Amino acid sequence: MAKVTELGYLGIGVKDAAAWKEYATQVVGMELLDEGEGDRFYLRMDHWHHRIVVHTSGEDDLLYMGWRVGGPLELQEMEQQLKEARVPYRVGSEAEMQERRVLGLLKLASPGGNAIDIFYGPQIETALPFHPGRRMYGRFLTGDEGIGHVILREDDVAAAFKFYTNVLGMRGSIEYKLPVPGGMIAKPVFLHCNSRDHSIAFGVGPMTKRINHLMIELATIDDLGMTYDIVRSRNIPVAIGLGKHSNDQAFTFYSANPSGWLWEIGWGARKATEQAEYYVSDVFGHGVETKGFGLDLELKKR
Ligand code: MBD
Ligand code: FE
Repeated sequence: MAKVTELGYLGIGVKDAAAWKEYATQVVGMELLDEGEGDRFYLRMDHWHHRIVVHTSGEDDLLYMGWRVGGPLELQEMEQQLKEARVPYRVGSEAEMQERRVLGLLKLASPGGNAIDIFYGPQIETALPFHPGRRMYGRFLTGDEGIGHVILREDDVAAAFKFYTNVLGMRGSIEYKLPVPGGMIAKPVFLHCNSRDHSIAFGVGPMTKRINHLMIELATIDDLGMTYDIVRSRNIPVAIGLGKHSNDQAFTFYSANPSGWLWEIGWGARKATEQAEYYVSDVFGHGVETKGFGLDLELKKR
C-alpha cells in the first residue's frame, strides 16, 4: 500500500495580504517570497520553494493541502488505491504541476470536501537557503515531519477516518475524551504519517471554517518564547494559553492569525507512539483565554 509521508504544503485564501505578510514574517519569523504574481505570495520555512501559498482570494480559510508520497511509483500506487476506494480524482496537468512546484500531482477531495493534492517531488531551493523574516535562534522543525499539523472540519468523522487511513495510509485513533459544554464528550481523532505525533486531526466539534488551526514547531524553546512575547506585545488574541499536550507532549499556545483562525506555535514534541492511547486531560496549562475560535475545550482537567 502506498502511504502519504508528510503534510508538505498548504494553500490558504486571505483578505488582507499586507496584514498576512507582516504577521508571517514579523510575528512568526517565516520568509516571504513574492514572485510578483499579484494574486499570491509564498511563505518559506526551510529549503523548500515554499511551504504555504497565500492566495489573496479573500476566503480567510484553508484552500488546499499537499500530501507527499515518495516518488512516481508511490503516486501510481496511490492512484490505484483511489480507484479501488471509488474516490474521484484528477491527474494534475503540466501547468498545475508547475503551479504547485512538484513533479507529479493528483487532485481530489476528502469526505468533508477539503481539497487535497497528493504529490511527489517538491522543488527544493539549494541556492536559496532559508532566511527568517525576523531574528530567530534556531529554525522551524520540518524535515521529514512536514510542515506541522492541521485540525480540520470533517463533519463525518467515520468517513474521514476511513479515507485518511484506508486510502491515504495514515495511522491513529481517538486520542482524547473531553467533556464539552452541553454534556457531550468530544472525541477528536489524530492521525500520523511519519514520526510527528499527528499531521492531521478532526472531530473537535462544529466548525464554521474548514481549518481550526495550523501547528508549526520550533526547534528551540527560545524561539517559542520570542514568538510568544511578540504576540503579547502586539495584543494578538490568544485563544489557548501556554501549556503541554498529552499526546504529542508539545509545549504550545494558540493565537489568532489575520484571517481569524489559529496558529498553534509549539516546541518539544515527542515522536508518534506506535500503539493507540487516549487521554482525558492535558499535562498542564492550555487554559481557554479567548473564546470563539472553535476550540473552547478544557484540555486540562482542573
Ligand atoms: C493538539 O495539537 C491539539 O491541537 C489539541 C486540541 C489536542 C492535542 C494536541
Ligand atoms: Fe494542535
